Amino acid sequence: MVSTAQLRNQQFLFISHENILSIVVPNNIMAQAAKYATSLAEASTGGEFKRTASVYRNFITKDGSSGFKAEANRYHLYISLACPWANRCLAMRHLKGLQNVIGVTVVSPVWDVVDPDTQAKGWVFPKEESRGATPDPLYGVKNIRELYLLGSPQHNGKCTVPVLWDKQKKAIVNNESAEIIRMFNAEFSEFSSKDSLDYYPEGLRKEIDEINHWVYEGINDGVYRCGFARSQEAYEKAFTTLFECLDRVEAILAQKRYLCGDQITEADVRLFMTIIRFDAVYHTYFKTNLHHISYYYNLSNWTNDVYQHRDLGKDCIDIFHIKQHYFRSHQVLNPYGIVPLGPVLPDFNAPHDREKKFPAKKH
Ligand SMILES: N[C@@H](CCC(=O)N[C@@H](CS)C(=O)NCC(=O)O)C(=O)O
Repeated sequence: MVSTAQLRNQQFLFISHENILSIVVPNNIMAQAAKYATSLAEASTGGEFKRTASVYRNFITKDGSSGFKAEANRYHLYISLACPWANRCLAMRHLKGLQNVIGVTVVSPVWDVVDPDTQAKGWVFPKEESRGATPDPLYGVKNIRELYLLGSPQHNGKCTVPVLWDKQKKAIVNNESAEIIRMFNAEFSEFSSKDSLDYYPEGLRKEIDEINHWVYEGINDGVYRCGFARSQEAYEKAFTTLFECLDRVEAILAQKRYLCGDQITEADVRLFMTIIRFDAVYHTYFKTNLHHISYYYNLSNWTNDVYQHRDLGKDCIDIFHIKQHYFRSHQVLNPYGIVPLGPVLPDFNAPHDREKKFPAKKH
């Protein structure tokens, strides 16, 4: 990989410092971000983005021993189509055929004021249906913060999506996507129309966990570590790790059709949600601009392969929500909220070579 020192030198060939305009971020925006809990304000003293852990971690189980029994129409999933973490949950709901079992509501892509005291912004519901986003069908709350407070009046942390909600207890079950997808995969067998498909199979668990670990650190969260960094050093560290991890993915996909072999697993679902946003948003907005995804031959073919799985692509990915959200929601990063028109994205429906390269084994 090109070193950061080489890249830094290259910049100086093109930039005349006199021509750089400094954008003054109004103090009140930074103050809001600090006062109101949001991932935008989560930084270490070295300027590194440090995501805090999700706090609602109950588990739905088949037998109900956890206090949350898997039942049809008891649970509701709140998501944003922009959010890669929430998008995982939507994908797993489709992959397991749980559309008639777990309801879903989509928030507006662009954050708006959710806390009148601080004027801080977060996820809101639209007043009327708009491009798949709808008002809250259960309680008519105006935003996700109100939903958190409805379930836990003492809640004073971040109000993130996804939220898996229990209509019976009127409370949040879980707000951690990594766990929600596991529950969808394994605990709703009785109601799943595609239960034989297992995205976390016993024999691959060790490998999936291992891949998830470095893909999360370097890529899923890695893009945020680039974009939300508050120091050059923190950004460069995250940037270097990100592209090392993409090289590592590329090498795996040269050997296997999917990350763990010839079947899609949750490791692919988790990686895919970051890769599909990469060129549209992260490359520009989070400054992850060493390469576009098309630079990676196997990774870009894999992206088309996964995208052409209806449950993951057509029924799941919405580039409009994705672009509108990122470029218009974080005033600190993009004060004027201009959404870039480009780039021209690859045609994710274009033919790929994955089947030819890895023909299905004959039994
Ligand atoms: N670890 C969580 C992360 C969820 C998360 O950070 N969601 C973002 C959207 S992409 C969010 O809702 N952020 C709101 C905020 O930070 O105020 C998960 O995987 O579910």
